[in-house]
Amino acid sequence: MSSLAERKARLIVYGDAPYNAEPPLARLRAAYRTAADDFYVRSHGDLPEIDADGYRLSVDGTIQTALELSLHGLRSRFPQVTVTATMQCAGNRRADMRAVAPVSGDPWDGGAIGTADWTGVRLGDVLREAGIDAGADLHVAFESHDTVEGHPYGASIPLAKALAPETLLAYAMNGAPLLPEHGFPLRAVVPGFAGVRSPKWLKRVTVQDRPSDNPIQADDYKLFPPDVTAETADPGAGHTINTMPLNAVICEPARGARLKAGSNIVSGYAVCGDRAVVRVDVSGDGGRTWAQAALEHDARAPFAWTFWTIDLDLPAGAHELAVRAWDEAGQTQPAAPDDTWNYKGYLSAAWHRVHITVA
Ligand SMILES: Nc1nc2c(c(=O)[nH]1)N[C@H]1C(S)=C(S)[C@@H](COP(=O)(O)O)O[C@H]1N2
Ligand SMILES: [Mo]
Repeated sequence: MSSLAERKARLIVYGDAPYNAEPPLARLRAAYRTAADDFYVRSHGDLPEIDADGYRLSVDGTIQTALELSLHGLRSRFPQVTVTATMQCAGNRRADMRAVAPVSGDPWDGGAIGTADWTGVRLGDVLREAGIDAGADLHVAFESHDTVEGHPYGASIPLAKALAPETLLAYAMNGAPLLPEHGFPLRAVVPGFAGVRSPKWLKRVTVQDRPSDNPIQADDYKLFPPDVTAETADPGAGHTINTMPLNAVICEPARGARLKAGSNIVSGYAVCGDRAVVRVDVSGDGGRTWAQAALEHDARAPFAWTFWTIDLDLPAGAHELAVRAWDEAGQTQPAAPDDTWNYKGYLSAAWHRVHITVA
């Protein structure tokens, strides 16, 4: 395994402690399954170091039997499952919103996202073994080994999503044990939900009658209206971000690229939390006219992104490329980041625009 320092050197790093970094977009677009060392890292505290041999996951709360599971116990008691899913930060593409007005948080470009084969056990299988009442109106709270401003990291998901077949306790990413920065030895993977609901370095799973009261769940990752600011926000108010919206990004060419007149390949990704992407429109003239890109999607992976490609015939001059996706409900993306601006810079999903010059 490469060292953390070697992996950091591959990424665009926003901070070392906590460590936050994303890959350049062209490298992100190079493989449908993102290599673990090209996968963005979002952490709120220091990376914990966990000894796999002594590791235990506790499962407790509103269940019949509390469980203490070693990694070996998890592997031997429950069927192994692999799910191909996209993980995405709610702050992905925040840089576009920051261009409208100041926002808090790191200025992520379109790379706070990645897709992997996640292998582990179904959280639902573990909860059923513990004797869950599957019909109850409950929440599944996670607690992790890292510390954020004096508290352990924690978040929760509704029980129905915890029991959904795609929701995992994962120990491997693309066939290899999780890297330390991606949650070794065990993390939750909640496909379709914002990355914040997929805690890394899991310590404890608790079934309870309300969402987690951890500040990450109770105060952060809330969507606020545009008239709310950092000064006026009631942190407990706002809408809890779970399912991620439709989004699309141009990965190549890069901003500011100089291209030759004629045929040029434009490519990127499109993604929607839990609905299928059915169409991707690309414009070579800032959105006045559009053409349809070819889509490349793994049909066995409903929670994973779609790669798209189009060959555009570009005349000489300065151009604004733009992309917008459509989902199976016939919905598309807002044209400008102004339309959905919020002071936290979450869910930035306007048409992605790239200015280029053709000579
Ligand atoms: N324990 C813990 N889990 C965590 C986080 C964290 O800081 N600590 N960050 C969350 C957020 S906001 C995101 S977007 C994803 C990022 O996962 P990755 O770093 O493996 O890409 O992890 C989530 N799980
Ligand atoms: Mo995130």
